[in-house]
Amino acid sequence: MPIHKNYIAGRWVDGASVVHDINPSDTNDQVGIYASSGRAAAEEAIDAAYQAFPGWAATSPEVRSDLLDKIGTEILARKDELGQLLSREEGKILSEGVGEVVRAGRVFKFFAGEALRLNGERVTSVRPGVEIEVLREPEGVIGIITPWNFPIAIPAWKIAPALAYGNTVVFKPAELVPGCGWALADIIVRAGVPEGVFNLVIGPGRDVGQAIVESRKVRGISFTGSVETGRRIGAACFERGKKVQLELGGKNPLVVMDDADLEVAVNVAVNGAYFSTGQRCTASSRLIVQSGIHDRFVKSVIEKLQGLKIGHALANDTQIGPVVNQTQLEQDLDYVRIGQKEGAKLAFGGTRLEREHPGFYLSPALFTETSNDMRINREEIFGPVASVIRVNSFEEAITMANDTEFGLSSGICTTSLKHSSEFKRRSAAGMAMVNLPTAGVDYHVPFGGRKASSYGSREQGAYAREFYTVVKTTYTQP
Ligand code: UN1
Repeated sequence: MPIHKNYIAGRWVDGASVVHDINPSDTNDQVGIYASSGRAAAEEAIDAAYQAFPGWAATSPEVRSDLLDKIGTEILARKDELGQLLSREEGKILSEGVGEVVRAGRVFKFFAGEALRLNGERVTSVRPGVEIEVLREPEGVIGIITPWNFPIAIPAWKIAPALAYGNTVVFKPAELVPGCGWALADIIVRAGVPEGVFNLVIGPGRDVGQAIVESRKVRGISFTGSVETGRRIGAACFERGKKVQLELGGKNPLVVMDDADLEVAVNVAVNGAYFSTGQRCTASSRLIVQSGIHDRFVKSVIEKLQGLKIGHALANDTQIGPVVNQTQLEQDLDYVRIGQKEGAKLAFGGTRLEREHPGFYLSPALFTETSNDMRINREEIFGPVASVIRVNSFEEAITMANDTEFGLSSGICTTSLKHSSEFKRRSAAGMAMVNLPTAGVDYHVPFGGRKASSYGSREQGAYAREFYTVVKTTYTQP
């Protein structure tokens, strides 16, 4: 098998060692072999990006727009093949894999347009005759550190705006899923990105990530991943006066009111809690259900779960793929045990499944009779595990929904305009959904949360410019 290399300073280069990309649906299937590097490679990449910055920042926005458009076109044209690679290395089902690739392609197309739309303001000074301009400039070198659960969409929605607004990039994909990161880098390189403007360094966070975060030449870090790592990165960036954007965990509530359409609520809950194997920071892990609909809702969710096909991510009829790896599977199973010990009722699933191929299969777990103070309702599990919390009123539901350290996404299923409006107004989350899953968002509008879920300005849509540009105010006496 060929070794897929890093891309540094305009050249494909070997790493210090290699990392094996394994298919979680079939651990006998090796997806590929990838370079794995240490600090030295990261530092070379940072130097290259640092040197390339002034030139790239000075290019016509049309050049940047054309580059992004070309990248987006190739991603979209290869959606089936790249979707297959994504599902093979990450374990989400093929339709989700292809869907994610399409989303990545669309993100590049969107920011191809945004590159041309970067504008400033002209303001009248309070001093007669003085002219003021408020301008936006690129920041410099941006370090992009991404997680394993969206191996192409998250890199896309960080790399595209970084390049669109004239920054240069050092990109570190998650070591668990280097395939999509590498394929994206290959597309960016062949689209004609100038030397040093974009660099790929695959390697562990403690070496490559750390070097990027600590370097004085890197102006900003955009990170999506765990709360623990995010907080460490945030503190390190603050110490060095570096801009930082963190997208971390969630413990997202989905409220189901007595007045909900039962079928809608069940579909929204099952999609939000279990699709993509529940491995989304936007997953609905707390189902807060009003007492009048509670029993019917639980019964219908269980029926739906019984009918779900859990299996190989690339098989046609699979609805839920495997968990990403052994560590994650053990974490999920630990939480299933913790929930039972805390007195929650395991109403469905939560057991390891055997399939034709050796993989990390877990039946989706549903807890009922839980309370919001249990660990399973406070800590992010990041797997196909959800809890039902029974409430008596809208007031109790909204209090419960907001009673969490996190605040990424939230949702309500209701047919009442009053409940819908009030929920949107009072939800303490960055995103609030009505009769829609808490996960699965559009690519052209802001994405992000509150409290422990996010730090810094929003990602995606036109709001992304806040992170990837810096404001300059000029005063002129003509
Ligand atoms: C989505 O739900 O469509 O890591 C996106 C995550 C998020 C992305 C979720 N940053 O799960």
